[in-house]
Formats: sequence, C-alpha cells, structure tokens
Amino acid sequence: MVQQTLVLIKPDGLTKSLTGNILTRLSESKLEIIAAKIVKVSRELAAEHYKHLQDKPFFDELIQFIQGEFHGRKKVMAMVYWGEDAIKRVRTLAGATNPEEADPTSIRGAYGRITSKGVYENVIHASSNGEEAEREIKLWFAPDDIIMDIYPTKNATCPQHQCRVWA
Ligand code: IDP
Ligand code: MG
Repeated sequence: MVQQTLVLIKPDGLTKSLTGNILTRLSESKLEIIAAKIVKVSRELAAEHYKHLQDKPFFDELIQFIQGEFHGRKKVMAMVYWGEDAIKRVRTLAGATNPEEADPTSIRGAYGRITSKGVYENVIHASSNGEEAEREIKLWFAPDDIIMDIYPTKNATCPQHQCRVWA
C-alpha cells in the first residue's frame, strides 16, 4: 500500500551533524520526500506531538529535548516520506525506540544514546501507523507545504489570522 509518514531529525541528530548520514540511510527505502522544512518547535507543538505520552514520567524532558533545550539548537528537520509501505520501511530503518536495544545497524542503534539523566536521544522520529502519520503530518505541515494531495483539503479564508510578511 502506498503511504506517507512523518520523519523528524531530532535536535541531537542535527547537533551531531548526522543529517546527511540519516538521509542516506533513509534513501535505502527508495521512498520519495514530498515535503521538508526546518522547524523551531514551540512548546505547544511539542506537547501536541507527544500528547499520547503526557502521563509518562519522562514527558517534561521529552518536550524540552524535542525543542532543542538540551542541544543549544532549537530546531528539528521535518519531512514527509511517501511510497510503498512507507511507515514500516522507515520504522525498520529507524530501529527500536530505546537506542540501546535498537539493532546496531539501524539509525537509532548506530547513532542514538541514553543520557545519564535517562533521556532517550534517538536522533529520529518516525510515525508508527497510518492514523498517527495522518495526525502528525497535519500537525507539522500545511497542505501547500506538501507537493502531493495526500489528504482532502478545503478552501478557507482566515481574516482574523495574523501573519508576518517581508518588510
Ligand atoms: P517511538 O519514537 O519509537 O515511536 P514512542 O513510544 O512513541 O516511541 O515515544 C516517543 C519518544 O519518547 C521516543 O522516541 C523517545 O524519544 C521518548 N521515550 C519513549 N520511551 C521512553 C522512555 O522509557 N524513557 C525516555 N524516553 C522515552
Ligand atoms: Mg511513537
């Protein structure tokens, strides 16, 4: 089945200059990148992304981590990968959540670590199922950021919406 999935290169991956290595590993999947951007992650976006973990003891650290608070780089790289069996293929290349338990040839196994404070620095996020992928892609991207029409859209005018324009 042709699918789309959200991939984030987390702040530890960016700080360690792993972007090229991670993209190379993901290119083994033969999937296509249909959207990509660098995002400064707000607390609201972080909390919404990880809302299924809000009751976990590590939630606050996780929010700080994805915002780049531990790495002096307040950004992540967000991408949508598209193609046959995209969700499972990217999850397999990413490896298990716990980087110490991940296959050492996987992205997390090769580049991840657990800090002395117990934070999983596992360099990459990948959606784990179709429902999660849809929720996450819609959270991180607007329809016009993506080069394909992957979910239904509607036209809207937003008169109350404030935005910055070039001066
Ligand atoms: P996933 O990223 O493999 O889908 P989830 O269970 O969705 O795993 O957890 C989201 C993120 O929360 C993980 O990638 C990791 O950064 C962090 N995390 C998950 N479980 C733990 C834990 O037991 N200790 C510390 N951090 C964790
Ligand atoms: Mg997950």
